[in-house]
Amino acid sequence: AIEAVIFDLDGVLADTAHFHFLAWRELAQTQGIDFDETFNECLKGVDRMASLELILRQSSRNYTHEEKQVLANKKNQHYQQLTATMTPADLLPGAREALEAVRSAGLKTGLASVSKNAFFILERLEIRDCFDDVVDAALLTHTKPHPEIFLTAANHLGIDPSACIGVEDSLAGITSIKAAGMFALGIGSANVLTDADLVIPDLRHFLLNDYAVN
Ligand code: G16
Ligand code: MG
Repeated sequence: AIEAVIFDLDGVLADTAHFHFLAWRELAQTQGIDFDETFNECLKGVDRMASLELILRQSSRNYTHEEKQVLANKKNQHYQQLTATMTPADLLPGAREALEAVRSAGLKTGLASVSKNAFFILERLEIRDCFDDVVDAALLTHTKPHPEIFLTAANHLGIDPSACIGVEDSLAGITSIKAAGMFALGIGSANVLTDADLVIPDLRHFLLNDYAVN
């Protein structure tokens, strides 16, 4: 039986995925690199430096380590500006209800975001207390699609991965959940999240009993 649900943050609980997109697109444009929503799908769930590498790979010039650091900091400053004024009203529809449903069913809740801004966003949204465990992205060695983050969350919760549901809006995230041996609930489009066990458009459609049976 299912004993825990581990949520991604960006694009699942809040629309911060859009802010990441805006900040990366502006940065790419300053470097003369094309950037659209399709390419952005590959960046979702991928950490800051790895995302930057994927973007700069499209440029014909080489960047030094220092230049990359400057660009990553610029993107992050822009992202922090965009998210600074978030409030609980910026929770995506169904997010709070889904978190409450998991807790009411006596299951544990975890957060698995590779974002180093995750704790700040949780404070803005006032949902830190909704989680039994929040993985600290700063302590991870690997970004999604590696399973480390979901395995770490399950380990902190003391639950076997096979008894966990992972909830994700990104391709990299779904791969991470499956590699961790969990049930993968995709948020978005089944055409994009092809490896998910089940895809729902958003958390208003979250029905724990449909996944937690047996
Ligand atoms: C999120 C986003 C990614 C972003 C990453 C790192 O991952 O989906 O687009 O690059 O965080 O964020 P930051 O620059 O704030 O450290 P996740 O795991 O929350 O989907
Ligand atoms: Mg996400």
